[in-house]
Amino acid sequence: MRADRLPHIFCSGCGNGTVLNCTLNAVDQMGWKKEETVFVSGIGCSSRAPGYILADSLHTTHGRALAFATGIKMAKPELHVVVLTGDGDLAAIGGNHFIHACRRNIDLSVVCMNNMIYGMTGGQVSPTTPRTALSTTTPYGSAEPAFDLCELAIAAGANYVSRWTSFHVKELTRAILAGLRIPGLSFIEALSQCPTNFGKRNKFRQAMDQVEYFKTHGILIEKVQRLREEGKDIPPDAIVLGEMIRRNRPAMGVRK
Ligand SMILES: Cc1ncc(C[n+]2csc(CCOP(=O)(O)OP(=O)(O)O)c2C)c(N)n1
Ligand code: SF4
Repeated sequence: MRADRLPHIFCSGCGNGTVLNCTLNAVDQMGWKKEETVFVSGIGCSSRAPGYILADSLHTTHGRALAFATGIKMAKPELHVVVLTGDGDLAAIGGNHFIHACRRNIDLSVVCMNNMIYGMTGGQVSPTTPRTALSTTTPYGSAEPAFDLCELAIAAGANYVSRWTSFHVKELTRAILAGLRIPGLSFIEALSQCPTNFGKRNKFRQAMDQVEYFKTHGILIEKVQRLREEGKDIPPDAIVLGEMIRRNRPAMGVRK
């Protein structure tokens, strides 16, 4: 960490620190040197994370983290490039970059801190805000269906896709580690609590209430597949967790 950049901007109880910790733990397990690793982000609370890491980092413009990361990989494929992003950054303004980075299957590791809201700007609706959830721009509850970021990444062509939460620290770390190892685009979605702008409007009075929700509503993808085969219903508020895909499509920007 860059000690001179502390204290960080995250509110107390924010899940971003946990996801950052899991990411750095996985990078550490890979043994990657800081001289050969670049962290890239757009704009948002989550996107502030690379600024605290003692390595080369690019804090770019909102939504464009993947465009900058693509440029780095094309110019210097020998570098490890890790993108830290938020649901707004990745799937709203940056949605187009997301699908094309997955389609091209560029050798990037993308960790999305999905707090289901625009945190930094005060709590506006995002593409992953659950239907009926309250935000400053949906005071009567969101009427829109939410994006499933993992399904999107799979459909667009990413080689590795996994979802965990800030409660599942070990599983999330293992998933990021798997993503770092696999050539091509790895997408790891980390559901993360935002007590300040999501939690307080949506009946999570304390930060830990939302972490508890992640714990009690998580359901493994294998169980979902079994239930589907048996023709049984999946609870509508279930959070599907685990490794969604691991494959070997041709990738771009892979280290020689
Ligand atoms: C081009 C542009 N449009 C809008 C903004 C304002 N803005 C800053 S952060 C943000 C959304 C952040 O949401 P998310 O990416 O989910 O990150 P979080 O803060 O929730 O971690 C927006 C709309 C901006 N900085 N630049
Ligand atoms: S506003 Fe939300 S996402 Fe941003 S630092 Fe605070 S708790 Fe975290």
